[in-house]
Amino acid sequence: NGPGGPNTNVVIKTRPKTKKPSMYKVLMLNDDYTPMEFVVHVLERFFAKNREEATRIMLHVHQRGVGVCGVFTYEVAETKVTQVMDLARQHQHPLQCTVEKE
Ligand code: TYC
Repeated sequence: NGPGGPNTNVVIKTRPKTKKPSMYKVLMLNDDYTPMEFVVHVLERFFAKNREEATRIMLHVHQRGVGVCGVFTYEVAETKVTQVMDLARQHQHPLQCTVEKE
């Protein structure tokens, strides 16, 4: 019944089983041809921005070259990019959108 015998105290550490998912930024890129109004529409439709916030983001991208539309889990972020690129293609605008790990 000495050290290492039945009375040895053992502490088992457990981790919480849930982890936060990695988050991904959806980035909008500037170009010379996509109309400002189309970009504002995209931000309202797919990123649930009001007109004021959508205009602020669009102007930021226009002036700085790139801007964040939102932050999502991977699958949601990829879906947003696909939706934006599909609508832009339908309207023959060269608008580009990408995903970046946060
Ligand atoms: N630069 C475009 C223009 O002058 C507007 C624009 C803004 C385009 C943001 C793309 O992601 C963009 N018409």
